[in-house]
Amino acid sequence: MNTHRIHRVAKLTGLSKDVIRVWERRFGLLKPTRGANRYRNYSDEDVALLRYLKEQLDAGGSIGELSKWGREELLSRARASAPRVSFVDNTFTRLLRELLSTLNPFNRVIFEKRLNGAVAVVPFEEALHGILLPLQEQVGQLWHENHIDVAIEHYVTKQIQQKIFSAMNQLPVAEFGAKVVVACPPGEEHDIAALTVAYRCRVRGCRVYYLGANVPVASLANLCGAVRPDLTIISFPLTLSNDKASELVQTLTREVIPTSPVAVGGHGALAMRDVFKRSHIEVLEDFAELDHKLDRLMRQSFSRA
Ligand code: B12
Repeated sequence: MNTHRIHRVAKLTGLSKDVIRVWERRFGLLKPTRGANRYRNYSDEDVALLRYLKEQLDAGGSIGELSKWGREELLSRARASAPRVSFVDNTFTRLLRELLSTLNPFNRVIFEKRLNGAVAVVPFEEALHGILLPLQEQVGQLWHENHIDVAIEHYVTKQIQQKIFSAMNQLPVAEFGAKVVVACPPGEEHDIAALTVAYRCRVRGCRVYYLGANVPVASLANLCGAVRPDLTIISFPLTLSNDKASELVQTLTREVIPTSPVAVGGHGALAMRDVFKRSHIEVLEDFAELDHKLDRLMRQSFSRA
């Protein structure tokens, strides 16, 4: 079996060295040995396990949940899924690596040529989940770890948003069907998931009011009063303290719920599930559950018409 130093593991998996170190320390899933020079040596199994974790995270999994399975279970799942690591996955991984390498030193022309070229030749849904969302996550991660300036992060984020908006603009403007408001709560700047939710609503034919990041509850309530949506969806990537979450739930209950049912989703919403459970706010586990909900709303809206 081969062994690899950490910089090579980073290259082989598309994960940063810092992330690999943190996962090793926090979850104990990797078993590197120490060479004579004291450097850590990772096995092929470690690389396979990290690749599997990366694949699962890109598909929407969370490292906290995945790590609970433990090393042996993860390795057997990695083996079982190996034949599914397709040509496309490898191409996406390579493309992501190429895109990230244009950020430091920054080369706008190559970045945009590569990204535009890739998004143009792949069905948009595949490009969204295979390229754009993983790119957002990795670029955000690089900023969080102080590897790139926030200006570069903002530039890439705007490029990603443009792609999603432009795909939405190619869909017909819905005149009938369920009305859905999509927003992030006050103080929430992570808006790519909300935009993805809005895209999924548009694809299903809903009339979408996409409000984006950091929306004050009073403004959300005003809009809902005027529009009377069939559903208001709020994306919570951040986890609030219990007190803040309870306060927000009370305000939503008082100001928004009288004019619109509310559903929430995102890692923060799942972490604050207990607070939401005590209210009339529905927690949507994932995009699959969101899609079911939207299909139901669309059916109801057409049977009413
Ligand atoms: C990109 C990013 C940023 C970008 C955001 C750019 C933008 N315009 O969106 C920038 C650099 C600006 C940023 C800033 C900050 N960030 Co940040 N960021 C990230 C990062 C790397 C990726 C998030 C992302 O966009 N992922 C891609 C999208 C598609 O996924 P997602 O948002 O996680 O949503 C998924 C699910 O939650 C779910 N989902 C979300 N909404 C909904 C809604 C419904 C209905 C459904 C069904 C599902 C769903 O679906 C998505 C796909 O699985 C994460 C770490 C990580 N690897 O996840 C940290 C992370 C989210 N950030 C974090 C923090 C703390 C911050 C800051 C507060 C840091 C600081 N000290 O200033 C700031 C300020 C943010 C603020 N006030 O909102 C923490 C949040 C911790 C927590 N649990 O509360 C994270 C987890 C990093 C960490 N490990 O600590 N960040």
